[in-house]
Amino acid sequence: MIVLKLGGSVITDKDRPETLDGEALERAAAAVADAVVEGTENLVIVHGGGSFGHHNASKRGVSTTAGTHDAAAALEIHGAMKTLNQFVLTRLLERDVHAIPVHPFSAGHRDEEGRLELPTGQVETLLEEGFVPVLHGDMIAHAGAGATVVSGDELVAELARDLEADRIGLCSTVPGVLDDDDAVIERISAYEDVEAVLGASDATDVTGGMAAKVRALLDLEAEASIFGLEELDSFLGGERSGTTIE
Ligand code: IP8
Repeated sequence: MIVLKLGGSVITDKDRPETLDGEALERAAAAVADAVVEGTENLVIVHGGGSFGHHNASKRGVSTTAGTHDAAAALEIHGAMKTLNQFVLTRLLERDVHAIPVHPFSAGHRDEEGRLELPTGQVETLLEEGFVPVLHGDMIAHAGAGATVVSGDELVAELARDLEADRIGLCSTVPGVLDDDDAVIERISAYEDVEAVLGASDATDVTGGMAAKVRALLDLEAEASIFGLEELDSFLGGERSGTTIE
């Protein structure tokens, strides 16, 4: 089974509030459709927030740790993510991918320490029944903090762990993790190896950017790859793409 994250910055214009990158989404949907039609493997898709989630979350001062008890704020962020999710589902359905939404706000929660609990029975059953579950970064109930943001990367990690994914792919706006000369680092096996080159993300990002991604992926059993949209086809075709994290 593959867990594939479509980065929010890939499928949206991250500098313009609630703006889709329609061309990029079409391209991603086409690559997914090719893989699913060829029947490569079971696929779970998670997409990020881009200019739908991050813009609203930052406006409301909400992050993965700073919560809100304001239902209107939580709904605004969740609503924006559902709008983006609907765009993703529509593009996939148009290409005969049997995509079904799973909204994390209605499924999981965080405990007092901020640990994410995400039941995966519905995702597993959807997979067994031939569907492609599509989750997304979202709001999530958080004990003692109201509701906080859950990033797509956290969802990827939980799903990969629970459902024992074989491979994880993070489709990003960059061709991989880049070194100081902007060359793709082929392999990362310890965070210290890349700490110096992982700067902060330049667009509005309330969930930590590349550094947080690499950290989360290093904790997982399954091999993970970070690559650009042009390599999505080859990743789904089983090839090694971009940066491999193990
Ligand atoms: O783009 C964030 O998901 P991410 C979702 O995967 C929200 O970090 C609501 C900001």
